[in-house]
Amino acid sequence: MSAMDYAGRRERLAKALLPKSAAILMNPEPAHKTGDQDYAYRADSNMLYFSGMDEPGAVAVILSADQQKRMVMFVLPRDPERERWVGPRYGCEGAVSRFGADEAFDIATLKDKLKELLFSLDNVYFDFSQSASLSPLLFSVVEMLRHRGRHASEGPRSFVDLRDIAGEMRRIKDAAEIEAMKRAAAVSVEGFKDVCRMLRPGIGEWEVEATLQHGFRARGAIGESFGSICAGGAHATTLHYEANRDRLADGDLILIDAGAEVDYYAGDISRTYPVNGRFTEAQREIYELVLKAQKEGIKMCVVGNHMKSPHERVREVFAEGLHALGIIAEPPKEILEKNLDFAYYFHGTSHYLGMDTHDVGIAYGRGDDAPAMLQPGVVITVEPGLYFTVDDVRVPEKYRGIGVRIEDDVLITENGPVVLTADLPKEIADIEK
Ligand SMILES: [Mn+2]
Repeated sequence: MSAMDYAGRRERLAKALLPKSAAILMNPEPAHKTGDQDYAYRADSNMLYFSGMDEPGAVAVILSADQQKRMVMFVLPRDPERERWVGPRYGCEGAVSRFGADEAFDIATLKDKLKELLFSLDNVYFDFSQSASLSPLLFSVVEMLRHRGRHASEGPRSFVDLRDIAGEMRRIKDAAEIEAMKRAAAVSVEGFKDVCRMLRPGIGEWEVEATLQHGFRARGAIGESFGSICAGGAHATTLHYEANRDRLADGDLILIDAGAEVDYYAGDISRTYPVNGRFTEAQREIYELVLKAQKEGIKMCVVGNHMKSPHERVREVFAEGLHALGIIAEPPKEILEKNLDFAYYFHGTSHYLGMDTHDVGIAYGRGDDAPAMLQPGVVITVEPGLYFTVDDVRVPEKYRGIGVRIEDDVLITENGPVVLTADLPKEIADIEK
């Protein structure tokens, strides 16, 4: 991302805010782990999107288009003594020179300076998911302004959730973001290819996880975009199995759902492989059905369709296949009408992908009935799956304990879907050894 990318996004945000407004962005404090150790730090996605500022605790105030200044930042001041221990800080100078703030101040002055900045404004935008940390500060500032002087009339009147504006911007990726997402997809693909080379009966799910972590990190990723799911055998029927502590058995499948985070953008891939390199007949039948549904779902990722179009197509393919395999007796039409497929396919097909793995932006209006339209620059996953638990007596025995999911990352363009993760094989002929 260049300084121009960030400045351009701030201008667009400034124009989207109501007049006489400020948007408050904040990086969280590091999360405490044990003793004097913190969890690996991840800055706030909106802060990263609008400024690139990655220092813990930093605050940015972005002002609406009618205001003189565009961005004021609050950061930790330089402190040579502290910096010898914890590394360099950007300081106020860095906030201006590196991140493009018009002005920057010591974070210790935040409350006083906010009074000056908000004094003549009407609206304050912030991400309501940060309300635990921001609400007490902002309400106390607004309260002080309203009680200052005799007329008690100063300061903002309303708080607005920033997520709608920021989410709508981030939903549509710009050119620099698409490049970052291609890098995240490419590194994710390479990590999976590493796994294909080491996969064999007897290894631990944790070894698969470690191979992914190494593959991602060694290729420059920040790390995993989420905790890798390495689910051998029937663990694949648990949607978010992350324990990864069993050994892989000969004859089992392994369902892997993982992705690399590169330059703060997420990859998100699922593949299901036979541990010994060959599918059994029953596994092959389920895999072929999921693969067919996934390919059909990807075809629906075109401008003019909406967030639910891939899901609707996937369900049609599943309804036909589940009936044909004798898993559901009712005919396909009845399966769909009565949602009988929900027994084996109980999650959605697509989510937005971006700085967050389940990225921001409204996918559905209020209720499920107003899915957002697919537009150029939107990136979604297409990830159908079928899951048959070991104890499900409704299902022919040969299918019990099988879980299959196949997921790729798809960029919507004027010229149709672009599968960012297309370099990772998923055809049976290409994944069998
Ligand atoms: Mn996903």
